[in-house]
Amino acid sequence: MKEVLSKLKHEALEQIKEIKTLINLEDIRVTYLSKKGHISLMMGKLRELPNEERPSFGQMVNSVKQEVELAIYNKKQMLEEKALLETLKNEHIDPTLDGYLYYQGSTHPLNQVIQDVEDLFVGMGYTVEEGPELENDLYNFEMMNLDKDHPARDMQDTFFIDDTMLLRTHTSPVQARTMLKMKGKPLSIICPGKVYRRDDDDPTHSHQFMQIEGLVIDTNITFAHLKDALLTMCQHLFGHDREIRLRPSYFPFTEPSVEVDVSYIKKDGTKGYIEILGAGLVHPNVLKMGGYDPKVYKGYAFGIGVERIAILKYKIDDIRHFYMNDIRFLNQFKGVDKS
Ligand code: FA5
Repeated sequence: MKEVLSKLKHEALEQIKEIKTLINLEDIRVTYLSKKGHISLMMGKLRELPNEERPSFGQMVNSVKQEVELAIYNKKQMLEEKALLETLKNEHIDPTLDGYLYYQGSTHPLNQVIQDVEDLFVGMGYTVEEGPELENDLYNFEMMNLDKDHPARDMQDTFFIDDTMLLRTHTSPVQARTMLKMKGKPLSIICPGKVYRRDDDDPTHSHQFMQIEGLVIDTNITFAHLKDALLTMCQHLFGHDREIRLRPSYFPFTEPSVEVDVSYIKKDGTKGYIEILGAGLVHPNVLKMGGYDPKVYKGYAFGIGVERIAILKYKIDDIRHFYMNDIRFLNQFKGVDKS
């Protein structure tokens, strides 16, 4: 029996020595060491031996097994290394070849403007609030002091979905929603988002555009606070040499109300002004409906058109460029992306 075992060992080691591929090596492992392999089956022969010979034969089978396993392991290492060296030899790397050009996108210019304005106001202690684009008449108009038959509803041509739901015409409904949420506590918020109006599309108007609303409510608010916030924002956006001009205007939700123009230098070198936003002190009725006592609290609010900022800032000649997804247009804003 011992001779048979030693013959098997010799045979296995010889075959391992001769083997040239990993697959053939695996075949040898199966032939000799698997459950029904020749060497493993030798253990079953123990029963045929007299008792006193069993331990030494058992040990011998185990040591043959280990020897063959080790030989297979070493051969495997050798064959794998050889295969690796062969692959490296055959794979020529040409470091002079051009690399792949991975196209990297960038933040849309309108989102860049929003992020810039958010950064500014968050730095001044405001929080950012959002609201739904499909809005209830209650928040879009009624709580903004425009009841059902208010003639000023005509100022914002509206996409109605049914009698109560509409695509919001401005970001002002977020004012109403936040006031109710804050339950009479002071607040400073800005609210960016998309708005919709049945305006005819032209170089400066779109039926869908973006606004950023600002609202501050506290006990000691005056018109001077509003003017300071607007000047800070305009100079941050357009440069410290810019001035703002406030013109009396009308919004049902603010009293007094103003349109705000920002200065720019015309082609002929003279100074001109362009309207970019509406603003005012929050109307007492709006405060009351939002849960604030107008005798105690005052507020200021403003609503700015994001496209108008971007048009001025980047000298864009047509608002529709922002919506066309033309990569040649969008690529021009890569460098200016601060995000
Ligand atoms: C309003 O929407 C008011 N809710 C703003 C406001 C908020 C006033 C809080 C007072 C207090 P207005 O309709 O003027 O106001 O729009 C505000 C800005 O949105 C405009 O100054 C302009 O920059 C932009 N805008 C208005 N209509 C369009 C349009 N069709 N396309 C592009 N931008 C527009």
